[in-house]
Amino acid sequence: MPKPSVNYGVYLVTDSTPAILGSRDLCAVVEASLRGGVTVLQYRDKLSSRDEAVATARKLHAIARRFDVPLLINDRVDVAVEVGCEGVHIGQDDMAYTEARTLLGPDKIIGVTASSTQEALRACEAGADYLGLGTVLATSTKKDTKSIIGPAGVRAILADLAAAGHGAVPTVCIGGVGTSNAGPVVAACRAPAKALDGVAVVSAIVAAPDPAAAARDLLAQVTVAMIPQVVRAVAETTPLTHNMTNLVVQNFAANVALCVGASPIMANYAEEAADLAKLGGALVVNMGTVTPDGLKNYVQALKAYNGAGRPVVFDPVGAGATSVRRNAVKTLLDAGHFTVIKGNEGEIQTVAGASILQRGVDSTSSLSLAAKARLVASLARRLGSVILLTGATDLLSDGRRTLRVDNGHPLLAAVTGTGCTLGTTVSAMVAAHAADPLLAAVAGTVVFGLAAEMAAARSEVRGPGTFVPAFLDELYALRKATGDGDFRWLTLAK
Ligand code: 3NM
Ligand code: MG
Repeated sequence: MPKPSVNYGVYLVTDSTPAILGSRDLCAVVEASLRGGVTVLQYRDKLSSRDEAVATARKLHAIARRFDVPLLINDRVDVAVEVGCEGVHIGQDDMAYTEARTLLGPDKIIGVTASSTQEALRACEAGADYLGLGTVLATSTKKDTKSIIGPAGVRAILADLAAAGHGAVPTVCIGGVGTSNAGPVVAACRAPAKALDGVAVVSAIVAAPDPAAAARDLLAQVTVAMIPQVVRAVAETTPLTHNMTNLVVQNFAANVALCVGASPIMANYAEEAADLAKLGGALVVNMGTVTPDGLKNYVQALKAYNGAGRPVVFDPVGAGATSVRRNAVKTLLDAGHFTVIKGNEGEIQTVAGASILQRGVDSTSSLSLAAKARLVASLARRLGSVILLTGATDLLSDGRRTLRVDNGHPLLAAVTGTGCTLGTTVSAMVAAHAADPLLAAVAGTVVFGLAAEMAAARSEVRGPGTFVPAFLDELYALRKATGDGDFRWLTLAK
């Protein structure tokens, strides 16, 4: 089995002591936190006997697997070996990395705690899969922490790692991080050449009255704090966004792509797709003006991008409107895999229907926010895609993590093609940050909505006509933004 790819965004480290866990059941707390969006789990238990630890680890492993989340064991490598979970986390005073690697084999994850550049570099050179950096802020959870290094200390280690060629090793910070500070801590730890991949927390979740809500809150904060990285990645890499799109939005979508820093090509002839897919970009399939010939081209291009392992964004425009479009959705879902599927409520409901069986759906029904959240999460799980359901509140899910975005402005709905250009924006972000399509889709959605809010607030904007150029200007300005303060209008909600 290859090493699982791990999302370190919200990393829960458990604690079974009465001071933190209280009288609650550890498994119930962990399960709730996984529902809330915890992305990686560490079982940390300094007190239980070996047999007890193995039994608890087995239970946690069964729960974590249901959520497709890896389980790592703190320190007790023998427990990890016996349970067969995904790996371990070792501190500087625990078993040496090389010994742990020998016991676990090449396919398990080994994370190492580091509180200095020297420790971090040594761990990376040994081959650590990720680093836990800290103690970042004072905490009463761990009594024997050696040094509080602060966000500045984390930032310095990240800069040194990047300079030493270890920029690709994932990192989290640990110690004193919670719902009151996770976003600002991630932002404050960011060095120009390397950012954190997430936060590790104990008490923020284990001692929380509502562990699921705490996990959701942390997930939203960490996601928001990472948006500038995605935006900058687009600006720095100028990814290709290959649009197979409708007649109405060709020019607008190309301009939006340029404003966010991508390189657009509007190419509907699929014979070109095999060459274009090799250029490291992403494809947008927008069936706004679908034709029989167009559909064949979409299928061929989808297969080319799937074959090249490059992302594809599907915009099933008007999916429920005609039987031709419903059939086109079915044909496309059968033909390949979409990284992101973006649509309004009726379109996403049609995709959901087509992905089970062909049946009529009422595209005018209006779902509650909770029902929309369930729809996007279940469809995301079924298709293995990120689902982006647009509306006054946008909902996004990769099946495990579900987030809402409340940015945007009513003037977006007064101009044709804005929904389509959101698909193009998301494609640019996914091309530049393919490792986490949900984060990329959130980044695209937030930046798009934010630019609309800022444009609408301009004194010269009096309606749809003056809105469009102002919107392009604001998208362009956001891409040039360098400070985290430039993203202070974010309203990504829990
Ligand atoms: N390791 P909380 S600090 C388990 O610095 C652990 O290596 C640390 O707990 C380190 O999130 C810590 O409740 C405890 O502050 C973190
Ligand atoms: Mg330890």
